[in-house]
Amino acid sequence: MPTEETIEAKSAPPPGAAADWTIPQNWDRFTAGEHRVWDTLFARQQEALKGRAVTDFFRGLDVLRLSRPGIPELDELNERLHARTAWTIVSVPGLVPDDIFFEHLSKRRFPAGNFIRAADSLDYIEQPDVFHDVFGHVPLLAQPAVADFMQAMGAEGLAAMRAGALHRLARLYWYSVEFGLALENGETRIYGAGLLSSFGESRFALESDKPRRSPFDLRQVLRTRYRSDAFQEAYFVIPSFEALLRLLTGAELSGLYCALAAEPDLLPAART
Ligand code: HBI
Ligand code: FE
Repeated sequence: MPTEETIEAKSAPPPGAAADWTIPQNWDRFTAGEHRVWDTLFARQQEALKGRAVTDFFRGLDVLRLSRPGIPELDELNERLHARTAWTIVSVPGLVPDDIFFEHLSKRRFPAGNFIRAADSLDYIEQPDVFHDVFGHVPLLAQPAVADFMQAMGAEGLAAMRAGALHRLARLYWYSVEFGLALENGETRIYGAGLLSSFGESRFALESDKPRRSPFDLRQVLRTRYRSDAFQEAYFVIPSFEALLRLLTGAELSGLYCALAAEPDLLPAART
């Protein structure tokens, strides 16, 4: 069972990319067919997420005017986003090395893949594309607590690398930013970008009786392995974004990494 694969990205930026791996978006280069792929995915997810995604996600789509047709032009999107929470979206060719990724986050820059999946494989991507990154991650970056949480994740990512504990921080990222669930008025909703941008898993995460859904417990999350090749077997539910932010800023992660070193990993499917 492949789990927790380390992300492979070449360590030197490709030709044409800056030292921080950013590239110009070159929005004019997207073809009509590529814009159509965005529109198809957008319409499908908009429908799939009704009553399933947190309200702040729809609010983000709205204030950032993301529902206009076509792949968004980042300069324009950035004007709106920066005015709200001082975040900026930058274009990158694809996966970037961990240190580069966390460095961007720590400076309130979110790297977005500058390509879109093919029209004949709407449900399959090997690397995060502009739909996953912009539709999945960007709307909630307009939410102040999420904006601060993501920046803190950048700083904690760099710290975890120095502490040799990147696998733990990656689990926290995975079970919150990518596959997180949140309570809203007593109902469980989606907020993780991996779920927001997935047609099949957005439904599965909330409605299937297969996966486990537990209240978000930091120690447990840091110990729980994950798989990146299938729908999740475990989801963790936060009470609110403010609570998630407080959990991270109040935690002394380096101390936790040491304390947890003696404890065995948990499998996502295991009942505790
Ligand atoms: N690069 N473009 C990109 N997008 C990511 O989400 C990403 C990355 N590099 C590393 C990385 N994620 C991981 O280290 C985190 O998911 C923990
Ligand atoms: Fe992502």
